[in-house]
Amino acid sequence: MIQANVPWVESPFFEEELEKKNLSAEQKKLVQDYHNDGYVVISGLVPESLIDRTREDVETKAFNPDFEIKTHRDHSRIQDFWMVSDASKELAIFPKILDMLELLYGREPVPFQTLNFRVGSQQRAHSDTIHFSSLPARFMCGVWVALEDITEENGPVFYHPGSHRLPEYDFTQIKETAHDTSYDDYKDYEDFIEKIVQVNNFPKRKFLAKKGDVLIWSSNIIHGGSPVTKEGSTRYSQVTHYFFKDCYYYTPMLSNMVTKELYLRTSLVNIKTGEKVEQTYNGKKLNYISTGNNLFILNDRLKPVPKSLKFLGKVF
Ligand SMILES: O=C(O)CCC(=O)C(=O)O
Ligand SMILES: [Fe+2]
Repeated sequence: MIQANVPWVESPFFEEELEKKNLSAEQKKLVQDYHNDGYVVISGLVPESLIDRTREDVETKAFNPDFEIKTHRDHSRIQDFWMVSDASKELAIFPKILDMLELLYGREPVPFQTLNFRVGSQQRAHSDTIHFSSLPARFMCGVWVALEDITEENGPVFYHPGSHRLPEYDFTQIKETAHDTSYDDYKDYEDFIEKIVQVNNFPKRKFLAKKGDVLIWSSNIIHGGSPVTKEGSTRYSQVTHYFFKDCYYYTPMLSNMVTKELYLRTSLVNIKTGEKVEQTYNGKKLNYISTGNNLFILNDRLKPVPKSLKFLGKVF
């Protein structure tokens, strides 16, 4: 039987794959929804006590200037709070969430980053693939947990069902100067994605969640944060980003996607184990060479890498 080298839930042969699995009616509905829409919402998965403990930690520590924290934070969000908060870490590795992700992707999830929000991000539409991509593709997802009720007014996450089926856009499809882009060009990416949403006429949904509700979204679904319309309102939440085992992990935004010089995320830490994440291509370690700037060219066909090429870097 022909199989595709993508997560089974995003496979073009999804129906066939589904038939091979022995799933309950409830699991079947969940994976079908995820396949069709690119996201699912689940209530009652996480105990209220864990939600409340996480929220309390975020309120009393993450945004308390007296609480010293090494990880990056600004007025609206803090990155990798799991490193200093047991509750945040427990939520990121909550077994029922990990089980759900394993069901959807058929591989062990690797939680690698948390973001905790105090207020709405008001972030423009984007796909997470531009920041977090994998080889093979699409082995990444986001899990967003409401730590309080989310309303129309406090900047709910929005998303466009079906947009996960689009190509994974990077600058090669967007700009003639794709060989020479950086984060300074991010606005051009956002303008492009907004127009893509318009011309495809995707529906728009908002995650108007009850405290404790969980939203799982696939790497390529277009999403963002709605405007905050009630001044001063909070939007306590935690999002954890997951890769899946046995991939290479890279950031297209920092890569040269024309010459395929990939910016590999070589220092990822698995939140569950605290260990550095091993990178392989479906379990196989590939040769790659460094061009000196933390950029890597996957280069498995040349074995061993000729010395001269190591210095040429960009030539092939
Ligand atoms: O929470 C939000 O408003 C958006 C977060 C987001 O885009 C992400 O975590 O990938
Ligand atoms: Fe995102």
